[in-house]
Amino acid sequence: MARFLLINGPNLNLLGKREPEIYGSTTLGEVEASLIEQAARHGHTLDCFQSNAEYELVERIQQASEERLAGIVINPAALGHSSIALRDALLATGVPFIEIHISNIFARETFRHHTYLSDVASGVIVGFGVRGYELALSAAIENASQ
Ligand code: CA2
Repeated sequence: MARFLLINGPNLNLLGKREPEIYGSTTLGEVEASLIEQAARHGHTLDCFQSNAEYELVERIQQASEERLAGIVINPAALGHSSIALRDALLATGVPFIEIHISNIFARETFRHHTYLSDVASGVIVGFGVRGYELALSAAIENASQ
């Protein structure tokens, strides 16, 4: 049994409630429940955390160092494009992570084309809608068993 962590950044609590044309109509609660089930089917556990505050995300990631996690799946939302603090926190934990974006950030404004996490992530999944979370967890589980 391994333990995984799902982290979602600012405004993703609005998932399924606003801008469905970009982010779809599935709520964050539904995504989390489905991923918890997915982890359980493989005999693993998944903790979920969302915050609109950068410092809370950094603190949750720091806590991960003491939790013997097998992997982190993170949608940093807009902080991916701006936060060196999130990058530093993820690197400091030493836990492998997969970055996911619901929308295709490369088909959007140029300021979304770069993220501070991509080059240090185990992998990046973009543009598959909320299904990207499932793909990311699946990859994290597979990576952990290698
Ligand atoms: O596509 C993604 O997953 C993003 O990480 C979403 C971020 C955006 O800043 C990134 O460039 C790409 C925005 C999250 C906002 O989430 C909302 C969800 C539903 C309704 C309104 C906002």
